[in-house]
Amino acid sequence: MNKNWSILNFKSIDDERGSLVALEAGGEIPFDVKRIYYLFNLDINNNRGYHAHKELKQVLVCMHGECKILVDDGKDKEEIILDSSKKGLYLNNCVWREIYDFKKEAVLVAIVSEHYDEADYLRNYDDFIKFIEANHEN
Ligand code: T46
Repeated sequence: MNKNWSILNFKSIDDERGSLVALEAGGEIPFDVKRIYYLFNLDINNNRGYHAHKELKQVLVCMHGECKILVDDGKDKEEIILDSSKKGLYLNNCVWREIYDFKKEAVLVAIVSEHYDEADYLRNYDDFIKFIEANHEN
């Protein structure tokens, strides 16, 4: 697994009533949490993402259904399938992401290290490459 992203396998507490997963900042989530947002009502014919973040880190969990995420740090690329509420994708800063193939009414939850700030986005791939070259992030 690349140092700029990793799959987190969450422990679930299961009994006859069902399952429970608990995520704590500084524990399963490797940063202080400042924001949570979620994507739902997702159109299977439309992709999302196509950006990187200068500083923001996040953990993505597909709470229902399934989606694919292409992650790219300018050197390595990997396609990751998120298909379980017990699996998280940790993304360091400076990782380009493309999200697609939403299936079975996918609901994607993001647990995030920063408040929303459009200035933190790199929404053009060439700008992303220039940014990581200038900042020696990789
Ligand atoms: C990411 C992927 C997984 C806000 O006003 N507040 C927010 O917290 C967020 C996340 C977005 N917005 C606004 C900005 C845009 O006007 O909502 C609109 C849609 O955002 P965006 O086009 O960035 O959505 P996605 O799904 O392409 O990307 C989002 C996150 O922005 C991004 O950080 O990693 O989900």
